[in-house]
Amino acid sequence: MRNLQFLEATVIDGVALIELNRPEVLNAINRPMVSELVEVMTSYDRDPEIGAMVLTGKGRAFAAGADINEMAGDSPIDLELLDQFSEWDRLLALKKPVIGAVNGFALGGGFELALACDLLFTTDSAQFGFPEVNLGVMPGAGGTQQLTKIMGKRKALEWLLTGEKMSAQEALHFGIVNRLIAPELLLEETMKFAKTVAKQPPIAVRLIKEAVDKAVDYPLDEGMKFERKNFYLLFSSEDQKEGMNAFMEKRSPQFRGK
Ligand code: CO8
Repeated sequence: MRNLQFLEATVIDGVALIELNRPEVLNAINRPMVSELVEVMTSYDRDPEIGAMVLTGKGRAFAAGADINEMAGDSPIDLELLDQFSEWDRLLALKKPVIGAVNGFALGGGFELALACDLLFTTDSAQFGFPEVNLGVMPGAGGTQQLTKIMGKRKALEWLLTGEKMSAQEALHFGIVNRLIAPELLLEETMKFAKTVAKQPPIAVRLIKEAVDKAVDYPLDEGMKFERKNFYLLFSSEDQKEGMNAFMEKRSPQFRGK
């Protein structure tokens, strides 16, 4: 992997740990950082040694949004030609589970990045929000869509129109985050969870994530059909034979991702 300027990435026991690394500007997300994220995460996504990814931020923020200095002078044509969101969309197409550890501010594009994770663990002091309205703009990387799908139109508008910060307790209440964890244990507990996922049979994990993602957008009967096909597909895997044989032989399964 090439030298990373705005991220740190390491692999621990089958889990890729990716840390946003611009703490001096609260991990404000600039375009090269998005390119690095996409490059690193898509490469881990294809790596058979990796079973799950953890995304977090260094310092006192997960990410305080897109880099305002970078985009302040942009024209609509600049943005159209940059087409930065086609790159961003690749983060939403990752096949392996991504668990976000939100360690402080997750605002604007930072909140969108958190919402792009499959599960979110956080601490009591974390704050979430879409302050874009206070800058005369609005979310552009899925914020209005993702938040509305999670909390419904009325509640989502409350946050999007005021730009107010949501506490971690509120985020838990609305189902935005999975767990609140003591700050000193956040990374440890998130990694522990990710390592558990990384030990699961990878093809089953992959097809479960895919089916759950479909549930968000598909009508129930379409989603059920999709689920069934994935269920059938798993019966062509060696891991299905191993998992069921191991159960019947009363031993631990040895999954190989095949
Ligand atoms: N962009 C650039 N620099 C930032 C950003 C940001 N989003 N957020 C913080 N910083 C910088 C500050 O300018 C400051 O730098 P310096 O020390 O050089 O002055 C440093 O980080 C520390 O910040 P503060 O001194 O402000 O720290 P405070 O603890 O006082 O305040 C806040 C923390 C409340 C988080 C405050 O920094 C803040 O309001 N930041 C901006 C939050 C915001 O408006 N975010 C939305 C940005 S717009 C957006 O995200 C659009 C998304 C579109 C999709 C993009 C996909 C990538």
